Amino acid sequence: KPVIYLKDYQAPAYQILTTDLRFELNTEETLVTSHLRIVRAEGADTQAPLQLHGHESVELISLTLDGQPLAAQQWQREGELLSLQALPAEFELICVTRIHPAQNTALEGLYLSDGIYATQCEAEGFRRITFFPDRPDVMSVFTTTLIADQSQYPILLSNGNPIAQGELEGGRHWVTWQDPHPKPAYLFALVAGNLSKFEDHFTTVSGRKVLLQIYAEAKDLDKLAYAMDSLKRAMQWDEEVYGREYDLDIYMIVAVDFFNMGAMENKGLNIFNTACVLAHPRTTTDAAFQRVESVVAHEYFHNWSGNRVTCRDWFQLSLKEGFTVFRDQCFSADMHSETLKRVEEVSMLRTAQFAEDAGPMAHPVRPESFIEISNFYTLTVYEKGAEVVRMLHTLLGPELFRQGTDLYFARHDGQAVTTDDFVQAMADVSGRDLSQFKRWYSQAGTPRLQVRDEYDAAQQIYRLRLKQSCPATPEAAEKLPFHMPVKISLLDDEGALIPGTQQVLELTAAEQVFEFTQIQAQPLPSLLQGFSAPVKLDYPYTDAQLAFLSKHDNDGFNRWEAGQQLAVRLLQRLIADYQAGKPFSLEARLVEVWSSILEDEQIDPAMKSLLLTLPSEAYLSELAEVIDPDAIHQARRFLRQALAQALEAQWLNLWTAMDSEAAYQPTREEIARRSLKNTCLGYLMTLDNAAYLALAESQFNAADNMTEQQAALMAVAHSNFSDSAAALLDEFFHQWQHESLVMNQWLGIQASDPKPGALARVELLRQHPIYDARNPNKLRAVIGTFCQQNPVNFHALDGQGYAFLADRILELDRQNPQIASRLLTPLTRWRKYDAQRQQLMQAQLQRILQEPNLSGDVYEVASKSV
Ligand code: HT7
Ligand code: ZN
Repeated sequence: KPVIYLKDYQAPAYQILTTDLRFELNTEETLVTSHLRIVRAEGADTQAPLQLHGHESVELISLTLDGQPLAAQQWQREGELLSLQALPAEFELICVTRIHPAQNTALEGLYLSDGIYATQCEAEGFRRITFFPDRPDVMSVFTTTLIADQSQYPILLSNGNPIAQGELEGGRHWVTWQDPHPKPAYLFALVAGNLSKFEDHFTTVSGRKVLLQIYAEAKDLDKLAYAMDSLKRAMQWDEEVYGREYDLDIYMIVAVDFFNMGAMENKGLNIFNTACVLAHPRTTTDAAFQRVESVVAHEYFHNWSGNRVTCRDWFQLSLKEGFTVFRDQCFSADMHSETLKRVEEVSMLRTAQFAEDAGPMAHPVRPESFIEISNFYTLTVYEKGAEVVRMLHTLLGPELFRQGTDLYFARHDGQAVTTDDFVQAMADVSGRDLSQFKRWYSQAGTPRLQVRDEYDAAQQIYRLRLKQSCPATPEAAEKLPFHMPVKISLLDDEGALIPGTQQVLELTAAEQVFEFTQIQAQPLPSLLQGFSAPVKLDYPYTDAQLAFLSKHDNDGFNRWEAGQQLAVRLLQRLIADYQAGKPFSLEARLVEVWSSILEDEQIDPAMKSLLLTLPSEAYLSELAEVIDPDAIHQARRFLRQALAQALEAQWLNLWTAMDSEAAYQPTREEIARRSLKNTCLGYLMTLDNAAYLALAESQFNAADNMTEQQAALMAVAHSNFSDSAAALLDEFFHQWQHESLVMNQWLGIQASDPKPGALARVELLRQHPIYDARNPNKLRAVIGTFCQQNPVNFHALDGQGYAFLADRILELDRQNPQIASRLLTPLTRWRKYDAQRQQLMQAQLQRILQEPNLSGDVYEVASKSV
């Protein structure tokens, strides 16, 4: 496949006014008839060909132009392009194609998920259905007729409103749907199957009653209430916070088990991975409940940020994704806690996105080129993209930001636009020059922010010297300075905020000094509050200052951050000790900090749980110059155990205090209580003490909810009590074997067990009857978890983990290239490891590249990584 460049963008020569589709659904072969009304775009060359996209799997049956079969010399099919020549300014094109849903294992286009027809058209799936200008800047009004066997597929859904239906001979029936809003093909969807529905209504701010429907298999009907509740809250939030009202009379969500990502925002007919919509306290953890809420909200918010205003081309993906992630983050913060949410977001950004930005696939938020766009649904486009929008919010303040989004939606409603258009709306309402700010979209890499300070006691002046730089990334060695909002406060020696010093410093030059006058004594700076820019901060805090900030910082996020930095330092010292063959020893300072957190009754339990959680192995790996998976694992394991031992009575007291007989409730307080209880259990279980095994087993047995049951299972399964681990895993299996999503957790817990021999256990899991190698959720639970959440086993020096992953990639590439390419990520990070591992990992990448018929997806990632 060729490389596509942003600089080559050209507006389409033709627009499609209307698209009428007729699907005769049969599993082996489905006939698709498309009837397009087409006009040449204003100003386009009269000789311009019409370019339609069509995947090689689509059989072209016939092409008719204004009622006449198209002459052979008038069309040409080459690769994915079908070009039509010598066209009038306005015409009708009828195209008949044949496709094979049952053979579609890639899960792009029209496929079958456990007997349910579903589509996935973003980014370029529509071309697997019929020939069409499959690009987001071609929008049309879709009318879709579905014809299928009535008993097998009683429910027939597509975008918009149902306008007609009927029965046919031979037990077949049909339904016609019409979507009045012009849309690009990537937002097209259809679903056909035997589904049950959960219904409700939402009355919009202008008084329109919208029918809300969530469809799933009948057995899952009791797991839809939370998604429905989340949807209604999201609809209301978008009206209140962004002034956005829903624009159709019906909003549907369908849950399917086979899905490459989390969910899809098709106009009026969202299709969801069951993992992101089904929720029940017995089967779903609190974390998974929150994921359902945020994904439901995310897809709903796309109705404006993505559907009403869409992307001109796929380089602009962050226009809709970064903005929508920012919107869903703010929604979740409003529903729960701003600080907790921020800690969760930043943890993910700093471990996974920073690693991506430092790796071979690093790219700007608005990439310049790609081979396969599916490879660019990344943490950079989504999460860093959201940080960029957040920085605009910080720079403009909430009121101007809202004026900016109002202007953006009003100015571009019904259009396909660019990230420049988004920033322009912000510039226009604020009168600010945001041209430098746009470098956040065009330059890849994680900037370094170095801060140094000096205090002039005689003049009572305090100065902060800020210096920024950004490492080279594949697309550019030299970087220009970013426009960076750095939120700070100055604290006095009691930890109180020095009045007037909480502010947002705007760093625009490579180096800049900020002066604060009338500062009566040397202050302690709290820097980058709320993580106001996605950068790596370097300020020489002493351990004592970090301990002080972890108690007194006026910013909740920075209080957490100070404790984490202290733990990071200690862990880094332990890692070095392990590498030098020195015995581990525990430093008193962290025990004191952890002890005072454990005892502090002012700290909310959810925050306490976060504060007491050590930095993850993934974060420690990201921070390391050269990743030593064994040293990182052993150091963290030692520290957890040592903290458990040193504070044993406190952990047990707190576990007991957090234990409750009350029935499950999904409230904020109860979620916090369960989280802290599980954190305490995790520490206690590191002690290899039979009394705590009994405690974990009692928690497992008494739990009326998955959050407590799963945490107890994980603690026992990962412990050294092998017999108890096997017995509990077995009990859990027998309890939940008919719940596919719970079985994913069961698989994941085993695949992430750090004890030796994990690869052999993973091989057994792959043979287990509940494993299905065609289902992406199962692949992620076993292969993804082993390769990404079990570093000490995956990176074993015999290289077998690497060979295992390469085998799976080669197998999967023929079946589902998108999933194969995503699972490949751990091998692409070889540069961060020692020479021996580097060589082993590269050998596997080379082996993959030698495969003659590699997909564009895997080829792009593997070739950019070697
Ligand atoms: N906009 C959706 C993207 C998506 C997707 C992309 C590529 C392949 C499969 C996919 N499924 C969904 C999801 C979202 O961000 O809302
Ligand atoms: Zn999205």
